[in-house]
Amino acid sequence: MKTNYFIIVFAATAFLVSCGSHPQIDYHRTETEAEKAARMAWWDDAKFGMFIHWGLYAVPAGEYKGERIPGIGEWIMNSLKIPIAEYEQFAAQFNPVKYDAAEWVSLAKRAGMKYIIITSKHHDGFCLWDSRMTEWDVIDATPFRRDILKELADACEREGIRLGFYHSIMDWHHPDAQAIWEPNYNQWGTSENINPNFPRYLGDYMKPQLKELLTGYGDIGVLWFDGEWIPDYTTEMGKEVYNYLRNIKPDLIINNRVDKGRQGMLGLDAEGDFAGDFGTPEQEIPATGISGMKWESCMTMNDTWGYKHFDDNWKSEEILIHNLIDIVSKGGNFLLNVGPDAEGLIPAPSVERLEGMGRWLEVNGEAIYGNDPSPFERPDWGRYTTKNNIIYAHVFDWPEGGLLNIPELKKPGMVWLLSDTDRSAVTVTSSNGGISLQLPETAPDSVATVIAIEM
Ligand code: FHN
Repeated sequence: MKTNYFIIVFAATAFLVSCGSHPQIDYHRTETEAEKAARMAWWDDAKFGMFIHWGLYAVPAGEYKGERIPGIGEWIMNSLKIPIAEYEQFAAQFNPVKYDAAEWVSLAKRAGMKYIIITSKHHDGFCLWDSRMTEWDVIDATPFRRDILKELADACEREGIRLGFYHSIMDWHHPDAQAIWEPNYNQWGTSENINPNFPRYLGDYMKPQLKELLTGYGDIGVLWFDGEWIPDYTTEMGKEVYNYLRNIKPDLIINNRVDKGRQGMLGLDAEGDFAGDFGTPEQEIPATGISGMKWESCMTMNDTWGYKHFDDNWKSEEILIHNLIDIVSKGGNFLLNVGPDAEGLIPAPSVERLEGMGRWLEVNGEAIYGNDPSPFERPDWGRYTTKNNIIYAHVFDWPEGGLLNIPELKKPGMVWLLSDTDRSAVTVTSSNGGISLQLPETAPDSVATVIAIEM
């Protein structure tokens, strides 16, 4: 009898598959840790990505009708409460003729970045691709009339850079997604903000757009959600969207903001469970990393994600390199933002810093890519990373006379400076139960000199 039962089940499944309606797999609940690790291996090894916030907000560039906004540039519609009809004027002015996707991808490569995450649609609802679901997109609403995401996807494909899309769940433009009492904006807030048509926005608009992005722009590696905090969007919706996307592209990586994970316990289900493959600390580096999950710190180079013409508060190249090392030493990825202007140019200060980071990675990349977090407590003078049987000591503060004490290590094998292409051996002596390294009097790299210690 058992055999007959098996035959019936097999035949039924085959029929369902043949008519294209195969059952949705609940990846969120069924994927094993090993399967997830295999799916995320490229991302885990990559360590360093480029975040791109670009859209109509680059036109006002932080200033409108003589008023400069104090906050982040891509929020200008909300900051100045610009009505939708008035905000739409920026589309007619958006003609970034200097946009060159090949140059953007070349810059990412020169910086040592391995993946790019670009805003497909930010909170203003404007789409940087040719969407069949709306005319509020770069093809139908602007004089530019070029598919920005397609050009970027082609350039990434040519250069071997993985591409992902940021996508905002919150949408200030779509009538089914706005807070009904405040016509333009969904906000944090309480239940009376909820738009009764939000499920229609989710099912008939957002999900079909996501399918467009996953099936029309090459091998998309990551969907990076945002704007998940609105009361309209629930953790049940998040889990459903997660599985919907994984059933379209099983190897897709999706951040925790597809659900309510970023907000801690806010709005989670009874088990405190949430969907999403990695945590997304923003503008911060967790003091000791985030145990038990993959994570990626996203940060700006100045103080805004979207371009503001008067934000010149740029972090130094040294701080950016130290942030990268600090993040990797704690087990994370670094997603570093650029905000192109309305002509399609990445600001020169961003380009200079990224090229400097790339020069450092040219010499020291083996101590970053594919590395595991430090096995030791953070030393006062810098950080540790490790890969295979090598410990990498990243020295920020060079020791007096070049003598570096490492109490955690005993009898290492070879020890050399990554900046020394001859790999000439560093003198090692035992001291106080650990080892001392006799290094050059002055640091070969004043930002961070890396010493490889074979175990
Ligand atoms: O509101 C957005 C903001 O504009 C920006 O996109 C950042 C980047 O992660 N995310 C949200 C704020 O958390």
